[in-house]
Amino acid sequence: MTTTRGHALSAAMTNCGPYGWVSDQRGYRYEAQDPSLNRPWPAMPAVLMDLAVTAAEQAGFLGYQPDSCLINRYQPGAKMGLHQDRDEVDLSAPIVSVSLGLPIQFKWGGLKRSDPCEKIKLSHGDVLVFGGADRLKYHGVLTLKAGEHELTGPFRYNLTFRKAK
Ligand code: MD6
Ligand code: FE
Repeated sequence: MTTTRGHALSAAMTNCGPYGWVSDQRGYRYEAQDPSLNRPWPAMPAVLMDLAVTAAEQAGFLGYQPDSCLINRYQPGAKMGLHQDRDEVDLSAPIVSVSLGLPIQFKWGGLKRSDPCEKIKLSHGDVLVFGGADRLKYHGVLTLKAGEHELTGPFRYNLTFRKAK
C-alpha cells in the first residue's frame, strides 16, 4: 500500500474479515474488497476472532465484535511512524493487537503528537488491548532489527483487530 503521496508504506499490509484498512493516493479508509484483487478479503479465522474477543473481555471490554483484522508484515528496516487509529466509526471499541515473530520496540505516547513516548518491547505472542481512555493515543513502532525467528524467519507480523463500521 502507498501513502497519499504515492510512497510505499514500509510494512507490507493486507487484511482479513468483512472490512480491510486500505491506503492509497485517495487516502485511508475501510473497504469490503481488496483493491489489488477486486474481491472480498479472506474471512477472519474463528481461532483469531476468538483470541481477540477473549483478550478484549479480559481487559474489561465485553461484547467486542471486530469486523476487520489488519495484517502488517515488517522486514528488517521497516517501521511505523507515530499515528492515531481514528478511521473507525465506533471509538468505544478497543483495538486488539497480536505480535508474532521478531520483537520490536512499540512507542506509546499521549493524546498530542508532541507528548513523550514510553517504549514497550513487543515479543512473539504478546497481545495488547488498546482502548478506553487510551484509544486515541499516538503510537508507532521503531525500525525492525534484522534477526531470525523460528516460526516467522526474518519477519515480524502484527495483527490488529478492529471494529471498523
Ligand atoms: C504494530 N501497531 O504493532 C503497529 N494500532 O506494528 C499499531 O499501530 C496499533 O498495536 C492500534 C492499536 C494497537 C496497535
Ligand atoms: Fe495503530
